[in-house]
Parts: sequence; structure tokens; C-alpha cells
Amino acid sequence: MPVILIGGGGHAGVVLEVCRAAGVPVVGVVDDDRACPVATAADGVAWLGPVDGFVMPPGTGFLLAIGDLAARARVLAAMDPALAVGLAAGAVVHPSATVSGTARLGDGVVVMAGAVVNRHAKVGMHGIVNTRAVIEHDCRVGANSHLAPGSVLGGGVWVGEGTLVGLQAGVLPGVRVGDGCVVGAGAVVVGDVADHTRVVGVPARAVGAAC
Ligand code: JB3
Repeated sequence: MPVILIGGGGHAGVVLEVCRAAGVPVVGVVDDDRACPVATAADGVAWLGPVDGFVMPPGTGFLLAIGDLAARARVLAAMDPALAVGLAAGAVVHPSATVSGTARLGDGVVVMAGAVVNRHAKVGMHGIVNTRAVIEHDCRVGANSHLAPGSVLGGGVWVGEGTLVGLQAGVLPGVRVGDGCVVGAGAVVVGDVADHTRVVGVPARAVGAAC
């Protein structure tokens, strides 16, 4: 299915390249800024208009291509819920990623170059599995969460919705990280993390609420 990118910044540029590598046609980009990087780059795509009031053309799906989780949630919340589900593109996987045949990826999930999603893992709608992230066997990742480049979830990890696991952070096998959490870059999470908590360090410790 041809796709439209929602958001046209740095993250969208990488999503564009994943689509092209995977053979998924990109119709254009929707962004409030007509001069956004993806629309103005030499290898970019057509600017289709601002987010507010944009109507998806029939036969296309959308990919959320904004990196910031709060901004992604705002855009999704502003969409008609029926449309947000019905018009999401299927998952797009870079050809250099490894996704088990028994893993399940929700609509709108983007799996970047070199990532691994292992046996029986599940990633919810609009998840970002960024460059070389590893999601081990039997993990559950909730909708609209972001596994940043180089992050690793051990076997059977549970990650809630709208959670960021930062650059090169790790979560030990079987640990549960709640909804709306932030795991700081390089942290190693060794115990369960309550919803909306920010954790940093090795071993990871709570340092307050995730905004
Ligand atoms: O670190 C890596 C590998 N990637 C980062 C990614 C995860 O997040 C990347 O380096 C950036 O830090 C960030 O990428 P992103 O989200 O593309 O950031 P930026 O280049 O600033 O582009 C953000 C785009 O989203 C802009 O085109 C904005 O117009 C749009 N945007 C941001 N907030 C929004 C909102 N659009 C709407 N409609 N509503 C918002 O609230």
C-alpha cells in the first residue's frame, strides 16, 4: 500500500529510506512546515499540506514519522479514532532487519536497519523499532512506544504504551516497564518500573516522573 508520512523532520527522513528500501511507495509528507527537511531534500517527497484538516486519499495508509512520543500522541489524538486505526499503513521493515515469522507487528510499526524482533515478540501499533534495536523472544511492546537505536529488551520483557527506551539502554529478561515511561540512554533496567516514571543509570533508578 502506498504511504503518506506524517511529520517531515530527521526521523521522517529515516522512515522514508526504510520505505524505499522495503519497496513501499511514499506518496508525500504531511507537516505543518512546508519547508520541512523531507519535502526540501534533493531525494525528498512532495509536501501534501499541514496536519490539521488533512484528508487521507483513498487507498493510502499513513506512517507516523515524528520521533517525539508526546508529539506523536498529540497527532493521533487529533485524528478521528476510526481513521487513525483504519488508515494506518501495515508495518514497514527494513530489509536488513530480522523479524521472526512468529513475531507480530502492529499497523504503522517501522523497523529500522539492523533491528531484530525475535520469536513470539509483539509490537503494538505505531511502534518505532529503531536502528539495531533488539526485541528478544516473547516480549510485549505497547502501542506508540519507541525502542531507540541500540536498545535491547531481554526475553519476556513487557513495555507499556508510549514509552521510550533510550539509546543503547537495556531491560533485563522478564522485567516490566510501564506506560509513558522514559528509560534514559545507556540505562540498564533490572526491576519493574511503574507507569510514567523516568529511570536512568546502571542499575537504573527512578529520578522522577516522565513528562
Ligand atoms: O535519534 C534518532 C535516531 N532520531 C531522533 C528521532 C527519534 O527524534 C532524531 O534525531 C530527532 O531527535 C527526532 O526526530 P524528529 O521527530 O523527526 O525531529 P525533528 O527533525 O525536529 O522533526 C519533527 C517534525 O515533527 C517537524 O517536521 C515538526 O513539524 C513535526 N512536529 C513536531 N511536533 C509536529 C509536532 N507536528 C505536529 N502536527 N504536531 C506536533 O505536536
